[in-house]
Amino acid sequence: MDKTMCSDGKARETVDSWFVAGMIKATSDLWLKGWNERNGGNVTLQLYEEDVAPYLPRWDGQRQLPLGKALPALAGQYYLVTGSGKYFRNIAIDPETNIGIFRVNKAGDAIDVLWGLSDGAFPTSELSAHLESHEMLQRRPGNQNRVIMHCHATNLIALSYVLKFTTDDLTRALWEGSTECLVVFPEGVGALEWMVPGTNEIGGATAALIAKHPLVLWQYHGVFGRGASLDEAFGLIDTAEKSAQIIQKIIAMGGVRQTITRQNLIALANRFKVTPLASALDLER
Ligand code: 2HA
Ligand code: ZN
Repeated sequence: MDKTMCSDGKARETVDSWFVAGMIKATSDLWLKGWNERNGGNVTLQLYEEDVAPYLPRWDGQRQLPLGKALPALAGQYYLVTGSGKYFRNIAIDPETNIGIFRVNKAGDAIDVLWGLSDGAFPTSELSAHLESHEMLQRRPGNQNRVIMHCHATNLIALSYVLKFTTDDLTRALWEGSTECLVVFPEGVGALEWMVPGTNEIGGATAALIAKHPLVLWQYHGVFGRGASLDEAFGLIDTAEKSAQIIQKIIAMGGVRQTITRQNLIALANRFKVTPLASALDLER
């Protein structure tokens, strides 16, 4: 086992770190929500120098894997990632096999696996979408985002078959689906029309949208959320998914007879000092 001596003299293992514990909590919750059947979904959490410092002496970095697209801006950065083909329901019982930590190399064209993914596993097949999203978000001054989370949230996926599939229509519908939504995601939900997953193309398209919207809905597939913490990304998806569930019930009950009005949305924005996506607010309903 990889034990690390801390300044207080106590041995500490990577599996006991706040970030592995946090990943276990988040992925177990996602599993229990029913949003991560089989090997569905993937999560990355950027680790900062102060997070990795106590553990670095015990990590070996014997395995290097090429990146599909070089991202020099990420050189030297550390990430905790879920494994390709791994089941979220198994992460809690065996984190070292199902998740891993890597550092992007100096050229930004490969990663060094430092811990975990212990049976020769690879990071998630959606690594491109994750790393390109981190890279885009880090271009923004004062960026706090360090988490990208993807899952197969049932009701959001279902909506992508029924609602007009544009960023403005989805955003407005989800804002109307419950009162907290405009406050939780004023920048809306980006709509990404169906593409083949696991490619650099969908990675680039996702990154471009997630820079503008905290949530991105992959049509007929699932959702991506971002956040400063695992809790924040999870809470964001949970809130949108709840609204999607309510919309589904409304449709099943015969459709909307009354709803949150544009004036109500503006009042909410004023009260909570957020700036809603203007094109969604101005949509003719
Ligand atoms: O990791 O969810 O999009 C499995 C997936 C691919
Ligand atoms: Zn998926």
